[in-house]
Amino acid sequence: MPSSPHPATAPDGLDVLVVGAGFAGLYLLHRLRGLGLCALALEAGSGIGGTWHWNRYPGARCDVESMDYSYSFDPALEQEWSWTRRYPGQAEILAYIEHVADRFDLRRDVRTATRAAAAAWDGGDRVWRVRTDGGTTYAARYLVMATGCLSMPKAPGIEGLDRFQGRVLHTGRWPHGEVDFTGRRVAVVGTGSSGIQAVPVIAEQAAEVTVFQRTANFSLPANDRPLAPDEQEAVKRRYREHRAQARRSPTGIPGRKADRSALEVPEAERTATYWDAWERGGLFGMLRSYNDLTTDADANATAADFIRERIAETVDDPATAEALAPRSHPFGTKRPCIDSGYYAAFNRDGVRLVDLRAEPLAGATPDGVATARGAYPADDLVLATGYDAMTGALTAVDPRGRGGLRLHEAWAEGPTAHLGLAVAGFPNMFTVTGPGSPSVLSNMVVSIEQHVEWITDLIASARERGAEVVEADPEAQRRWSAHVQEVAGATLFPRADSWYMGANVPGKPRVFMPYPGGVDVYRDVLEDVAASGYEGFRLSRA
Ligand code: N01
Repeated sequence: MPSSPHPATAPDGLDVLVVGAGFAGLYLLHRLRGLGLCALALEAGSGIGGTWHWNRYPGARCDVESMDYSYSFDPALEQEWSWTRRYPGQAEILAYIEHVADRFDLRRDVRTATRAAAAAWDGGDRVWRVRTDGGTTYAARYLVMATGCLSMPKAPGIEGLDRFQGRVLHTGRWPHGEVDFTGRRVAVVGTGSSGIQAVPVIAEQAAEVTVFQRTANFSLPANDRPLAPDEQEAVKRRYREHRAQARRSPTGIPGRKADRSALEVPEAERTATYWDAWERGGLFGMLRSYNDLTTDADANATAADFIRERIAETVDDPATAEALAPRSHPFGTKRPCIDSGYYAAFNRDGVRLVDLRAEPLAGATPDGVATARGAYPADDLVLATGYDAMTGALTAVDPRGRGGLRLHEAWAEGPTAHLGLAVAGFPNMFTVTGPGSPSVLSNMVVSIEQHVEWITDLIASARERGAEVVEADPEAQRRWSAHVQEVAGATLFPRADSWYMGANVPGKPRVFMPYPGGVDVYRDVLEDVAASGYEGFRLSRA
């Protein structure tokens, strides 16, 4: 049971049960402890770190820069930690998270290798009862889901996978320790961010790499490099201001807000702007070049054409270059990738692309992968096939709210949540970066900190008022969900079969899940709701 010394209000011990011990779960523990509450986090992984515990695949690196992808809640912490590269790699982010856990003594309130397997609201005692996969049941007044948005792998959907005799490696469940590809024939299925990061690194070692691509993706150069000490010091000198700008920016990353359409500037100027973003590297420079790239198809096409030209220039074989050129969706409507040498990897001997639109995947065989056209022998099969994003990790815990209402039933038509934070019918349950909040469209650490602070403030406020139950009002939830869809409907996002839309999981309702209105706009909304005494939420004694 929890080792925290604080008094608890729930009958058997806990004020708050947190599910997950990544960036969100750990900060929750810190904040809740600061409020004098008794909290415990259950973590399915063998260690803390969430995404960065699981995603150990070669080349795993964040697409937000190091100086931005870090906690801002403690000025001393941000001054004492130093990053080595412009974009942080998996091992460095995990080391950072471990440093934070030790610095704030958080590990004592985390149970690792413990999966929350079921959760049910007990309206009589006004507690959540949460059962673990080991059979332990915890009771807590509040349940906070810090389960991550891209943490539940989707079923790969590859026939005959169990017959394959070689190693099967999912990017999001990568083994600990080195995986040696020397001399091996490696098949990689999937060309999202994970596949695109892994391919060039695996290609440096393996004898052969065969990349199975169903949808060509837009990828921009990361231009990753060592972070110079003076560059880092310059940010640290004005870190408070930098963080404040991040919170008031559309994506949670400081930067100039474009005020012009891509269509109102001469072509030569536009091309120069795109070149500048391309050479600086990174995702957001290009996306932010003009103010209508995500809303106007013609404006978007100017950026898409520019990227396709760079692919054609980079890849030697014209047929491979053409197959790699994304044409099925506007730029940015599926999460664009940033890479270090992805397109150039196809110029190496032994690296080839299989275009599954031309030759559909038949499935795995005992010794490789088969398509409609032929067989591709492989020793290793790397699955970079993605996640049941935003909802999969939440419904996997199978929360049951009032009257036994199950979350996956409540979301049968797609996820609806008030402000992305709470679901009507599920009292005292909160979701960090849940559907209906900027979440995966933003710098996750900024959005996580905002939600953790907002949720813990709400819990503190409820306690001050003597309220034991906090619940989203169904009508407020309906209005917010309609607003999210209205804002999404004014963008190009719904045009892509993306995981943002739930389109990558067969049978999942097709609904745009994150809130595309911007971190800045959303922050104003949450601040107004808190200032109003939590309008849209019912706080009651029972
Ligand atoms: O997953 P994905 P991911 N047969 O869903 C293909 C974040 N992330 O792990 O597009 C054949 O994007 C699928 O094809 P299609 C980031 O937000 C960030 O790469 O559905 N192919 C697609 O190509 C990212 O967006 C970082 O037609 C199959 C791929 O597999 C999110 O995580 C790094 C298939 C899946 O791509 C998810 O990225 C890594 C099948 N049966 C991840 N099933 C950084 O910070 C799926 N595919 C840089």
